[in-house]
Amino acid sequence: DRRGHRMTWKQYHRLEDIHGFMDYLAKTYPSIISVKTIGKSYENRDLKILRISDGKSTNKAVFIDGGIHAREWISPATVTYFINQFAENFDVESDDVKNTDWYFLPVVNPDGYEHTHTVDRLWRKNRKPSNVARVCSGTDLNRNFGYRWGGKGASSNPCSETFRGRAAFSEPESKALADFITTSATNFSAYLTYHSYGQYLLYPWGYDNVVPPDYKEMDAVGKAMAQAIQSTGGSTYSVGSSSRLLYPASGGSDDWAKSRGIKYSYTIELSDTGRYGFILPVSYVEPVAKENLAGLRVLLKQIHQE
Ligand code: ING
Ligand code: ZN
Repeated sequence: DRRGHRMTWKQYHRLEDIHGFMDYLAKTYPSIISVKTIGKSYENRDLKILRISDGKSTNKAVFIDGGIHAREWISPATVTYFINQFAENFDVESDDVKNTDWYFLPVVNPDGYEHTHTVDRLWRKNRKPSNVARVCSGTDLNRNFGYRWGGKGASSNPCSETFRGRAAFSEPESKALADFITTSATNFSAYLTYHSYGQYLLYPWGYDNVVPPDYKEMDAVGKAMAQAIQSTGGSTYSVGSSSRLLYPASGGSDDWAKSRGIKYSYTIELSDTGRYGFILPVSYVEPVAKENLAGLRVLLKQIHQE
């Protein structure tokens, strides 16, 4: 349309609309926004990252992804809401926002995401066949990352919803994400990965019921984020390590990011707490995204104080 893209936060969008929105922003704001394809999915879809930065060498860097799990549609919707807010209002945004190099990968699992729009609304994994016989398809990308891969809460059975894959980073989507973070010269201060549902702010470790030496800082910042979310939109988020609050699960992206030295690494389980679950009505998108933007700003403030 006349805005040059079809993205809204009043419906859930297909991958084409999300990518079209990202390309539009890069074209419209070339001095601060660029889009890069960091790899291809199994079915050859682009893995597209959008960067927002005014290029100052003193900026801190933050990486945010969504859509690791196909059916968690509120996740790409929320991440694209953040992108829109910062891109369309960059000049009048806070110093914290302007002093950040932002990297957004809104749909880590594009094949799965499209599959949930066309075939099976409740698909979770990617779409790579697991073996020659192709009895069962898909790896759980959030069990495929290479820190403590193959431990608790990650199945070796290709037919399981939490199949870990045949090896760490056996999947093009998790490998591309990790390679991007590893090979970019950027030192990320935070890694945020948005999932649904349950309303949790989770920090490592996920692989077992133990916590990193600096977990108290992650816990304090998480609690401040939860407070901001609640006072903005009213939703209650629980804060804790994923293994303790949910269940042990190895091969998660947040564990891997933490193991790479990214201090503030969180998995955020967005709304709701189970009434609608994955099939969250679109009327929730704006309120959920808005309150989580308030949470993100709290984390950002912390990063810029350090
Ligand atoms: N939950 C996450 C999952 O992958 C999680 C929970 C978080 C596990 C962090 C491991 C690490 O199972 C959803 N809803 O995907
Ligand atoms: Zn998930």
